[in-house]
Amino acid sequence: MKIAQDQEFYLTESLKQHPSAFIIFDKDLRIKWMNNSSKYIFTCDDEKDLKIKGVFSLGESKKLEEVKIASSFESNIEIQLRNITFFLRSRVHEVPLEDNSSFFLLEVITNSKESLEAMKGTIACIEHDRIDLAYQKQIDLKSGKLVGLEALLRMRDEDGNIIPNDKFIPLIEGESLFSLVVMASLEKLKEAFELKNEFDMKGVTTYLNVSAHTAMQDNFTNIFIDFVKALDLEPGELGLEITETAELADVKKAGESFQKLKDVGIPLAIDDFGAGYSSLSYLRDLPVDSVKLDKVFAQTISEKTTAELIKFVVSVCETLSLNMLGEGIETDDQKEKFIKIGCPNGQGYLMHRPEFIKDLKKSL
Ligand code: G
Ligand code: MN
Repeated sequence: MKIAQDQEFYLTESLKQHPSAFIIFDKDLRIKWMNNSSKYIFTCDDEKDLKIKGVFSLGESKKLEEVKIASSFESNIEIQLRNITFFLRSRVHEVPLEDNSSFFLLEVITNSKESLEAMKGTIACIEHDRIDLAYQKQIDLKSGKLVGLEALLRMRDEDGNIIPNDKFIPLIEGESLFSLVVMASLEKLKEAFELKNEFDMKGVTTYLNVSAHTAMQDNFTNIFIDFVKALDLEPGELGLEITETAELADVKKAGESFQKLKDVGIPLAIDDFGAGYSSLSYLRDLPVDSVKLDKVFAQTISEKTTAELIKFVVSVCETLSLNMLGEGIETDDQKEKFIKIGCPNGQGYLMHRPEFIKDLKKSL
């Protein structure tokens, strides 16, 4: 008995200041101990703030008798932190004790200190309702008519300052936790569909930004499909802008998921087209409805090469009956050039700066 206690003591002493988050729990899922890093990311001083609601093994754990050393398995842990519940990707170590009992050591899997910070920041934003949306108008360049709204995620830190999206999002996109951000965004997005009660929003599509990796996962696809059904939206009222920061591993799967979204009337726009991994092949492999040309094209539209490239995309979009929009239009000259080349729609600070719903209403 004494030996087991000593074992636990040495383990907890050595993990106390470890940079990774570690939690010890027993077979009844009662949390017995957390290290400082766990307390830090969940912002709690007390184990009572956190509950483990379920452990869903993603791999096989070997029987203890056979192993005699700590065995581990990857797991999705359902965590309840005060009032929010979410899944965490973790590794669970089953640690055998000398007295033939054992306990479980949960290790929150993070790649870096930055992703730990991103996780902490995101959890705090969700818990304290610091997720908001700003909207930017998309217009028909020739007539100036409103054709779309892009909902832009705006998360705030505890002092109310906007957290740049590239600071957290790329780091937590692969985490189950991210579904809570999408859920919170959709909850907010309901305000955009209430505009119908006050304004003529016919033909206006409201777009939310998602990464292709997010949109192609079944649980996410279903979140969007359920949303459209719950709000009884007409086809084309909600759209998704698909951004990509990494190469799509499974284009076929993505295509199938996207088709399901299209089937319920959610149009898909390829965001930041022509930059990063947003390549021409997307137009071939994915059932997209429109192309949003990356803002770098607007910035360099005076250069002959850029103008020719835009001309080329215009022609491709016309042939394939795709919508097209130029992003990041900041000057009259850029706008005129887009019109001259034949790009139908545009978005940018020249026409409209992103606004929160309250201000948007004044400018509609
Ligand atoms: O990747 P995506 O196209 O979704 O990025 C949109 C971002 O670009 C938003 O954060 C928005 O504030 C910003 N943005 C919108 N219009 C302009 C513009 O005219 N110029 C610049 N530099 N940024 C813009
Ligand atoms: Mn976008």
